[in-house]
Amino acid sequence: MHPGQTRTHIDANHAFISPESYLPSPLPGWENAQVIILISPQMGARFTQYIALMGERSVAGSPLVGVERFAYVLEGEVKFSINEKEHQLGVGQYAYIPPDTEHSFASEASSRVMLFERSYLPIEGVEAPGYVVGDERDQPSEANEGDPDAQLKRLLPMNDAFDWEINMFTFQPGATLPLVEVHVMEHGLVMLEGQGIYRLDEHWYPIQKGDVVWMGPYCPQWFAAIGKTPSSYLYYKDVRRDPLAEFNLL
Ligand code: UGY
Ligand code: MN
Repeated sequence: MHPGQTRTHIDANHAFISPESYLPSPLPGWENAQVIILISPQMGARFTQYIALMGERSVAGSPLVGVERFAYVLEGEVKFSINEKEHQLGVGQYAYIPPDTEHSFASEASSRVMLFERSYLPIEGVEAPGYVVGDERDQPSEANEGDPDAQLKRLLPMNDAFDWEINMFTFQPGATLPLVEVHVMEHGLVMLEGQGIYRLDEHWYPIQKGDVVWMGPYCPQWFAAIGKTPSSYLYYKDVRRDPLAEFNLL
């Protein structure tokens, strides 16, 4: 692609962000690592989604106070430590860390990790969740709306302690979302495999592995998988909270 062109497009209530416009930057607390902030409150989102580029003797910084974190390994291996336990996480493995919970990520060689973070929204009488370590391959898969060619995996437990879902969708070529969804929940998405067409508002974007999408509240959205191999994406969704909860904190 000509260096004066990009497929990236930032709109009022959605963003399509493709790798040719990624620009790494430092972040406090991260050692021998850089991050690419893809989705942020600066564009109107209520969460952040970013890639950490880790290298030799690389160490992650901590989230801000009250912020929960989900980390998914895209490339390489990282050592995750929490509660005096160590877990070696490779591609497709992940960790959820509740707010204000001491932990560390360290890398000895080149690795890339996708992170999602947001201010945790507690519910009175419901205890905050514990940490989770998992592997995408171990999670049960279900046919989305009865379509066996659109398989959905939920990577986190489904209960009210969690104020978000991180899910993985895998579509066979030709499979689609069954409708143009319009909903209050936001999404942050990274395409992990394959390609397709993503409708966002009145735009239709050719999408492929490595592309990232932000869908704001009520952003009309639809996906169709194309090509000769399955397409899959990992995505964030805020759930199980009263829409007024974020505006009712005083
Ligand atoms: O969970 C969802 O809302 C999902 N069906 N949306 C999407 O893939 N854009
Ligand atoms: Mn949706």
